[in-house]
Amino acid sequence: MKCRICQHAISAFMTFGPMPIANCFLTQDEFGSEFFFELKPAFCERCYTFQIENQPDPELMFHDQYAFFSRTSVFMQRHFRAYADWVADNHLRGDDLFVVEIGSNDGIMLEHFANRGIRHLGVEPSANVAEEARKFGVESIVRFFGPETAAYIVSEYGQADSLLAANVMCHIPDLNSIAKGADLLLKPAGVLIFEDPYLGSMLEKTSYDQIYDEHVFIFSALSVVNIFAAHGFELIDLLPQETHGGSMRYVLARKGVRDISSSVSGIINDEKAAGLHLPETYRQFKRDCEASKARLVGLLTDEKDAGRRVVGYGATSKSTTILNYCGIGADLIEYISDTTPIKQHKFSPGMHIPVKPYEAFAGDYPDTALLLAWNHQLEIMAKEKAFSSQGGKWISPIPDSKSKT
Ligand code: DWN
Ligand code: SAH
Repeated sequence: MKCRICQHAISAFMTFGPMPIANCFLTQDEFGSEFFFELKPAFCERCYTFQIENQPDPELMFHDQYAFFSRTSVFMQRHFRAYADWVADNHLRGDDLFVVEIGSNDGIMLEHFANRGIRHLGVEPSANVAEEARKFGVESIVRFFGPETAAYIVSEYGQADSLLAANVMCHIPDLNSIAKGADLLLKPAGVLIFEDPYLGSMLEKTSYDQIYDEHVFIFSALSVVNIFAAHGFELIDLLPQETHGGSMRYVLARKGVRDISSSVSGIINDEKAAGLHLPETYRQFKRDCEASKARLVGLLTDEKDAGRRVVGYGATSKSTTILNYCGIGADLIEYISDTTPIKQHKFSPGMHIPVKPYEAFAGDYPDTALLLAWNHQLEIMAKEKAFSSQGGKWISPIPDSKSKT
């Protein structure tokens, strides 16, 4: 295949096998018509972009039944309040301010601009989550972002001071069109700010579950520099984040318009020292994924052999990759507990494990919980002290470091 960014010839360095749509929770009568594609990651040696070879059509993933609602984590609600405050304090100056967010979901971040009286607009193709945002005073248009949407926004609302995004840039296959849209939309000194799961963290933790249909890219600073340079944008700041198992916030502006923070060269040097630009790093990642799979299947098989009840905690998108790659089905996990109504009483994509409301877990503790929402570990451990203290055991599919079992 050709690199989605620079058109260099690239090929996948491994396969995770056939995968369903990560957020397509289904009913029993839908099992026969389930969509599968082969999940194969590739690395471009020219522009350093980590990407997947085949991505299903975005309309199959983002629609009026989208299953992920951002507000399901209280920690993330706090994070987005802080993100909005940081943008307002550091990057918004002057009068008649206007902020646009790509992938604004249920309004978890824009709510805070609305509360400050700052003009805002969400661009959100999944109609059901955009509708939820309305309850929080957040205005959205139900569209995919790109140059046409940008031109529409400029004609209806004017140019923006900031174009914001969180956990969405890595979902969009045609980033050249996003950069063109940003160029149309932003005022001359406007900034593009986005954060996404960080490639360095994924490699360090072997958190291969960050790779699934929606996540067509896993970014590093090295790759983000190359992706946007072709469109006249430069990276002016980088801020590591703890969210989603390790993320990075990228701040970009038109070349020469803003000062560049020293953290940019610092983090790029760290990435080179960690070998993020080298193909051998990805060959090692493949071996790490295989070891991670063997560990997890071994632990769950031991639980089963000991006659212990295991349930999954959090029907995350990420868990679709883990469960399907490792071949973990309802023989090893009785059900998955999740607080999101649209996922409940359905079955997990591909492996068809029942998804039950949280009350099923709280009302009848299993022996062991598989922490599929491992990225929300602090929040969940604080909430589940009673389970842990009465002897409940936790297994994390992604232990904190490679050496930990
Ligand atoms: O990039 C993306 C991120 C931001 O969100 C999207 N592509 C889709 C989604 O990914 P995810 O599904 O892996 O995200 P989370 O935040 O890890 O999902 C957590 C899941 O666990 C939700 O379904 C809610 C559930 N949950 C729960 O049942 N009890 C979460 C918490 C914190 C809880 O206490
Ligand atoms: N920003 C939120 C939601 C992330 S999930 C958070 O961090 O929690 C990704 C969101 O991006 C989904 O709501 C999806 O519908 C939306 N999305 C996907 N492709 C998009 C595109 N091309 N333009 C705008 N939004 C998009």
